[in-house]
Amino acid sequence: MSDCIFCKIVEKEIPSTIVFEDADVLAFMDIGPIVKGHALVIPKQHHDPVTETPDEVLAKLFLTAKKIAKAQMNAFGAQGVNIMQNNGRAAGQEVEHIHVHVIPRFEEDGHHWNWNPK
Ligand code: D5M
Repeated sequence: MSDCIFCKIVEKEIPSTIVFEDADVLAFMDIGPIVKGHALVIPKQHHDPVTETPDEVLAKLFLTAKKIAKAQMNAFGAQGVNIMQNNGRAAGQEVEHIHVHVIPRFEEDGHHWNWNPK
């Protein structure tokens, strides 16, 4: 979609810090990380919301999130990982191109963490 910021990232029309890419998906660093290492995984094709996204795309997104989570544990020593996916403004979604947040977690963050403090 021409006015979609994540489609523009896929097309490399706007810059991003890419950490993984293959024919179907892209993973890049979130511009407003909740903690260091917060990454996003998106399909290269535009889909949204999760209820309209094909099963094979969802499977690929989650498998890629797993790959990123492993890398966060190895690279940053993350002790845990939140894998999150928002749908609709009521759920805090800001970008309407399906994306999975992969957020490394550390004991020092505290366990009572509020996803959307805004
Ligand atoms: O999350 C949308 C996420 O997308 C939010 O955490 C910021 C991130 N974002 C927005 N624009 C960019 C660019 N240009 N690069 C990297 N990350 C970006 P949501 O689940 O929709 O609330």
